[in-house]
Amino acid sequence: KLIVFASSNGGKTKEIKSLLENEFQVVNLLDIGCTEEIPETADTFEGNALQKSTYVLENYQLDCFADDSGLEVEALNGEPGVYSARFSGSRDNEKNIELLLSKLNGINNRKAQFRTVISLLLDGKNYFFEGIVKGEIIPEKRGEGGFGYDPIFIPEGFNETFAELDASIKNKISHRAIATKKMIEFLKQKEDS
Ligand code: ITT
Repeated sequence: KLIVFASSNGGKTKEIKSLLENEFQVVNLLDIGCTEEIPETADTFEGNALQKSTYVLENYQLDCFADDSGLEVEALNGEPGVYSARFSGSRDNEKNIELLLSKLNGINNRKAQFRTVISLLLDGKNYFFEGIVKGEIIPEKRGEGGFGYDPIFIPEGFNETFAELDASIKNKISHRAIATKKMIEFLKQKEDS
């Protein structure tokens, strides 16, 4: 079965594809020829996720799901949160990481969490699924894998960053993995009923 993932983020898409590959063939926005940037103007993950999924339903008349996600740092009152992709004012990931590390300079509380909210639009109805992974921010980047803030985030119970850990491990424990598994369970139950 085919399902549209309302995202143009390559890192997210790769993870989502491997999480869903046994059940669905996943295509993202670039695959369906959508190259314009969908406005994300809400101030919650739920609001932005729903904006993205609704855009695809209205413009392409397709069932779809969207992932809005970000990094919430405790000592920064949840920043960058929904502004994670453009924390420094642009989508420059190096600058975003630099800004975050400079804001945390000299701060002992390094606690943070990644959060994903998925909006699934099926037959015009919306369903939300959430996933959270807790961890901490280290002072310097480590590792080459993953994307976004992965090189500075160590998940609880590990000594390596998401960028150092194997992609298969990130895809077992991540915020995105947790939210996606909830959605898969929901879709399976729907099929059975
Ligand atoms: P789409 O809206 O097209 O899906 P986006 O990158 O704009 O892509 P978001 O608005 O949800 O997506 O922003 C999420 C940002 O949060 C993302 O760009 C990363 O900087 C960060 N992020 C989310 N999940 C992450 C992860 O698993 N690892 C590292 N950083 C992540």
